[in-house]
Amino acid sequence: MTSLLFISNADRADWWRETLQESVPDLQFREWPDEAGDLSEIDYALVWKPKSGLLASLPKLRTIFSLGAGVDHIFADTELPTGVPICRVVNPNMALRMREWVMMQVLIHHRRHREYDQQQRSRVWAELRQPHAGERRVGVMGLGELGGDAARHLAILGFDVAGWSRSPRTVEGVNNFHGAEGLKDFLARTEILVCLLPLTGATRNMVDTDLLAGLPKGASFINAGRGGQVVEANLLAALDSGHLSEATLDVFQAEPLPQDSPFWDHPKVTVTPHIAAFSDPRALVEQVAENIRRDRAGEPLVNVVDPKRGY
Ligand code: NDP
Ligand code: OXD
Repeated sequence: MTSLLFISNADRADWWRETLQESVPDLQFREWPDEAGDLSEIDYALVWKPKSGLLASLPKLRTIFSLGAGVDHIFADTELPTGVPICRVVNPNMALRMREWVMMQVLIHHRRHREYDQQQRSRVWAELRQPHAGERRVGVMGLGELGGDAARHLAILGFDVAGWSRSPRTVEGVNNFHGAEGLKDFLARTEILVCLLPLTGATRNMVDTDLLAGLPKGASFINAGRGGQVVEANLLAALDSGHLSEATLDVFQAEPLPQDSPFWDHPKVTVTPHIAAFSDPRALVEQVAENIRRDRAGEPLVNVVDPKRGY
């Protein structure tokens, strides 16, 4: 009997159980903590934010599957076992969902929707000046599976798009900047900055006063990467000084966003509760099932994360 331990704080366990058991009928699905049973029997773990030390207590563990595209929630485990492969989500269903959210937010910023909203509340009928998409410079930080897809589709929509990555990347219609040496020029030409970076040692707290000062005055910020990338006090200061015109934030340093966070009712901020993309079991189970099949057949796994890179 092969066993998989499901560790998550979301209440989607039954959905995962059903879909996974359809694909891998001989897999025993155990939900942490109630069904965990004898931990020495666990072969696979499917996880979101596992508590430190839990994975290390599974002596037979063969593979760790992230319930999301990001793996920072796994690397945050200070006792993470070494040598156990970690696979993350790479899936067109998730990329499409992220693309929708990014396009929606960029269009809201571009078409000055926040101001029209305020006008409506004050019963004001007035047209605001509006550049067309080709005159709007959008910059996407992170040109991977999600950022690359969003950037390409923003370019198809007609925006003047650039992207920034760690190494050189080719994305159709997108002007690529990379590395520390490319950041200054990338920021200087960006009016709407979208962050789709993974959270690593290099990206933690990188959106700070210095980075924001590199954007032109009046630029705006959209974050669907991770909250840990943003020094929130610096972002608030840039909004309050007028250097930034607005921000849309899906991810935060602390989640759920604390009740006393100034972001909730900031007039220039839109908050969404970490929903930019969604891990849909119907789409993502295939990848987990395929990796279990590969593992059993002794074939190389797909979408394995390089622990040295951290993403
Ligand atoms: P990928 O690993 O496919 O892409 C990451 C991109 O970031 C790559 O282009 C990479 O550069 C770049 N990058 C990484 N580190 C640096 C750095 N130090 N400097 C510059 N560029 C860097 O990730 P995905 O696109 O699949 O996902 C990105 C992130 O999106 C996830 O890690 C997660 O945090 C977030 N996410 C958020 C969701 C939400 O609902 N809000 C849902 C899903 C994911 P290179 O190309 O050179 O490797
Ligand atoms: C993910 C997320 O990483 O939902 O997939 O944040």
